[in-house]
Amino acid sequence: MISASPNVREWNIPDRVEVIDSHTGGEPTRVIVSGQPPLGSGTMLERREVFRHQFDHFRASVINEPRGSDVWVGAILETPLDPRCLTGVIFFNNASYLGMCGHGTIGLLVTLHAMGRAAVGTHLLETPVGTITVTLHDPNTVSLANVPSYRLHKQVSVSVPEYGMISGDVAFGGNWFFLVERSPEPVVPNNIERLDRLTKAIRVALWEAGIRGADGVEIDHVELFGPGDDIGADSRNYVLCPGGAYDRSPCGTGTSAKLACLASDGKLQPGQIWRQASIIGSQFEASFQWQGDRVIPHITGTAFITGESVLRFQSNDPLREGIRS
Ligand code: PYC
Repeated sequence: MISASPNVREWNIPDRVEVIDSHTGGEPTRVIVSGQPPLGSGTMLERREVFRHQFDHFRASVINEPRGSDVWVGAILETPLDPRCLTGVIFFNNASYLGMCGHGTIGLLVTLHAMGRAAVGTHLLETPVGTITVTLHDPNTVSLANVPSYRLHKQVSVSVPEYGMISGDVAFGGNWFFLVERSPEPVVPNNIERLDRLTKAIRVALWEAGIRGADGVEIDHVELFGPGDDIGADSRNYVLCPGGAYDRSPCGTGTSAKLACLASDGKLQPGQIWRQASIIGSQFEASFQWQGDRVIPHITGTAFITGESVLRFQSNDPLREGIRS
């Protein structure tokens, strides 16, 4: 049941929207502090659908160019249904809405602390894909226990034009991922253009081959892996995000999907540390615990505030609602 404020039609993007920006391992998060649309009082999943269907222009206006870019993830804060939760949160990007966002959660906690809204300690957050536990260790370091994650398919092969057959696992870590252990392109920072082309080709090929997540959901993240020992990590990844940008961080939900695959293959034991590096070399420390046939991923990373500003929306601005591609 989708419920929103009765005055939806009268709602306009305000002239001023306050935001606080941070980065987590290089990946930016923009937390909306004031000026967001009324999403009603349903579950976070229902409110996300209200956001999608009635206020998508607000998403585009605060995250797309000229006020943002395809690399940003935005977060709006919502009153949680469960009063034990610190806040509800809905993450979004230049293309759409996310189920969960690991780097965004780390950025969010650091931002809430800077706002005086989160003390050092453990808190609950309500997200569209479930309630998660987060711990703020100090003003910049956060651990999250993510939603139950799992591998749906092991080693699915897909024919990718110009690259041939590519095999990977389909796994859920809060979003849907196709994880390629043996990338045909070296996963190194000076190869980003080719990695971008390859991951985009894989995503199209998955869609055309009808390879999906559970319930037919599109696999909108593609994750390639390479060695990470040169920078003291277990692995380095390259993650294509839904909006076409690559994740500068090691991707919290992508690392969760990776843990689910490692756990299913018996390559990582509960509690054992996995150091996942991003393509730029930033790192998350990760481990898991079994919960039935799923894993609960634990991800630790750091975030830093980069800006505190007021976005302006002048009434005569033809790009008031952002550039839509
Ligand atoms: O950290 O989960 C993550 C994430 C998803 C998309 C960008 N970052």
